[in-house]
Amino acid sequence: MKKQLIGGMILALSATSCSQKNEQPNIVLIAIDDLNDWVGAFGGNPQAITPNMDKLAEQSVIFQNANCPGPVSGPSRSALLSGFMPYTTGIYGNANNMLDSKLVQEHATLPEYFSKNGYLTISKGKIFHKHTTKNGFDHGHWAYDIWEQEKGGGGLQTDKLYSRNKGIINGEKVENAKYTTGGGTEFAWAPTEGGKEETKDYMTAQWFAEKLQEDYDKPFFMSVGLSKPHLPWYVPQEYFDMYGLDTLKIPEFLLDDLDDIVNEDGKKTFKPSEDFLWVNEDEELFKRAVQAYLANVTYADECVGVVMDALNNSKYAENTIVILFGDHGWHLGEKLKFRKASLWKEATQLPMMIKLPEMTEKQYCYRTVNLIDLYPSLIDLCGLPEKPILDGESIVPLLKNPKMKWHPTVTSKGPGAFSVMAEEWHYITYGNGVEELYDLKNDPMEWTNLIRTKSDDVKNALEYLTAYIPKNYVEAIPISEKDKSMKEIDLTIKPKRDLDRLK
Ligand SMILES: [Ca+2]
Ligand SMILES: [Ca+2]
Repeated sequence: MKKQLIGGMILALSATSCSQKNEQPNIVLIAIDDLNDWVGAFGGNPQAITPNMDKLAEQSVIFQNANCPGPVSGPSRSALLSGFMPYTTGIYGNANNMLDSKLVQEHATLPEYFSKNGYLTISKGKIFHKHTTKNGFDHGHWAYDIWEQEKGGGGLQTDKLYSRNKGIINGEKVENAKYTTGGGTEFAWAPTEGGKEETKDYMTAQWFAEKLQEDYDKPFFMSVGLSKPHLPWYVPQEYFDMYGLDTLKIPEFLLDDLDDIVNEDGKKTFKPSEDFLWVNEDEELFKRAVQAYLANVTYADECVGVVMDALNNSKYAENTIVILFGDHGWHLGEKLKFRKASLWKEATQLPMMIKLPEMTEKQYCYRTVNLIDLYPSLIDLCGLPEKPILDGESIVPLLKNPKMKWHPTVTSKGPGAFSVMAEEWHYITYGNGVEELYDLKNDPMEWTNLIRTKSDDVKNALEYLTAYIPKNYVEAIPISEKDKSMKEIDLTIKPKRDLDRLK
């Protein structure tokens, strides 16, 4: 009797750590490319229509202050998946491939570590950042037991195309179009010709819905990669129609917002982006850009719903951890820019929620956490061997008590350029004498740079935050050789990733 009672207690205590192999939970990780906090449950924009993510949030811990390791896909995802921060590996930009890092060559990535420790890993859609190598394409295909290339599209209604780069408004080429330069993916939107059934993310979601009907003899780790709301914003018309232009609101911004970010000589360091200048010429165009992003968010939400409905109707519903996140934030006019790649809050903060099988209610966590924390957290949740070398820290204690004390977190943009985010203050240094400090409690839009303000509050905040700046950081690793004529998947990578050898 006594013995049984003790056994029962141990079982209760280990409900979330699942140290017994046959009780290890399954994992569904949903990565949504360029999704910011414009999700109902996160409150970033009350106009956002996201019923499926909101439903998942009803039984999750919602991290309101989750940050990215680096504010673009490549460094953010490489850090999350390798477990090492950009300043540890030198993977600071999209052109750097994590596989060129010696550290990553020696250590298993997150899915490989699960594969190595008894899980079946399954992936489709964008999880790893894509690279061309000298032998083909690196999609991160090598990191999974089961991997399938995504496909789909559905053509465009070109008579409704808007493209800044091509100077096209509502399908018409504009004469002497302005603001057509500037890098990155085309700043464009249009409805697709076909319905959602023909689109890539929807097909990816359906593939997972089928995978969730199958039987597995091991616990599984599914990585679902959704590519919208990444530019260009091409989704079916039905999603655009959900946001009426007459009532649509655009984000708040100040036209002189960048004037207080200066170098040591007092010279301004930032200027409005081409995307911003283009839409800001015409209020309707600005609204159409916001409408297009929201339409893409709602489309992504519907894809999340396909996976979640399948999971909830499967035999895995009671024993699966669900983690959903955007890979970094996204500006839509704030700080006079669109897109990402800044150290401002709009780009460093992202939506993240975690649902453990036993969770039945929505809880908010305001502590500053980071995607770098997911690798050690998943090890912790699934009872895998600890890996102290990882840069992140398990946030499982916050899943149990979202109010417990925590600490600031760091986002890294390049050698010496860091954001240190706390709940009430945000410090930024570019490593060249340009710095910013924002009082988030009184200035959540980060409009007033307090770096030169003389007050005790500012002095104390700076002292507290600058202590978290990494003491050591590496230079960017060189960009490796590519052969852009290669169109096939690089099959030479997997044989080099011997799971028995990888740490
Ligand atoms: Ca991204
Ligand atoms: Ca300002």
